[in-house]
Amino acid sequence: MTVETELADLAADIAREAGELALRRREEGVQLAATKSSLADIVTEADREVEALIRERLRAARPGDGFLGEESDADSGDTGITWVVDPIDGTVNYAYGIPAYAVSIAAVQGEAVPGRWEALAGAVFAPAHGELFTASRGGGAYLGSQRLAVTSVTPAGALLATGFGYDPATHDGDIETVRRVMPIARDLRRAGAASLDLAYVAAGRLDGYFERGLKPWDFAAGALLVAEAGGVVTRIDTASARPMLIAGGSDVHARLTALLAEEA
Ligand code: LIP
Repeated sequence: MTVETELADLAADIAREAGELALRRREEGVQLAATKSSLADIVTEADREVEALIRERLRAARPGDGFLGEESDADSGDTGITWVVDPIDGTVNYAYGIPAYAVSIAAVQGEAVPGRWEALAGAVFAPAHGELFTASRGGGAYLGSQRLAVTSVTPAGALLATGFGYDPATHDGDIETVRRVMPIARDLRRAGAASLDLAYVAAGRLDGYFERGLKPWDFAAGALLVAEAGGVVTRIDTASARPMLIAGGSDVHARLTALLAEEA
């Protein structure tokens, strides 16, 4: 048992408990708690309750670790390890009753800043689907006990996924980005949860994924899944307000990067 696998097991156990709470609250009826950056950027009472549960379980298990979550204050901790948490990724899907949402929990080492951290472990649990994706650094990526691997490009083109921000002012630019990449695509999916998009790239259910403006908690665990499944995840335009995340097998990642880097 390595540190990474211990952290992955803890992330998986907590993600499962937290996801089951989110599912119960969804069945009971979802209450809107507030809006954030825009009217479309919502937080539900369940988001807050689920994050509080995750934070409590992590504090009990590893009291000195840091915490960076979507719905509560950051804490740097003193162990050099920080938990990067999205309690319900796909919040709008969750509020509408669309089952594509997930609990995303990652343990990172070093600065809790994307590009500066080393991801050690991650878990993405989709409770409505009963699917738990896990990864540990150097230990591979799994769906349950099934080892995951990314795809290679096919003559039919790549099945790609993307997403759009909550700010309507960004939609024109994001649509232009989609137009730019369609020549290499066989089709496009927009599921509404970055952590699941990345988990599906790791599982070979998608050939590639790209999206601007993601928050660290949206992709911290999913990016490790893709890397441990043999894929590549990078961020470009990192000095901008909306960096672009690109994920896929090495060939699809390279093709997406060539097309998207031109845009910068
Ligand atoms: C969501 C992401 C999704 C993106 C949405 C939103 P949230 O995260 O997972 O990929 O397109 O705009 O950012 O807000 O549900 O945690």
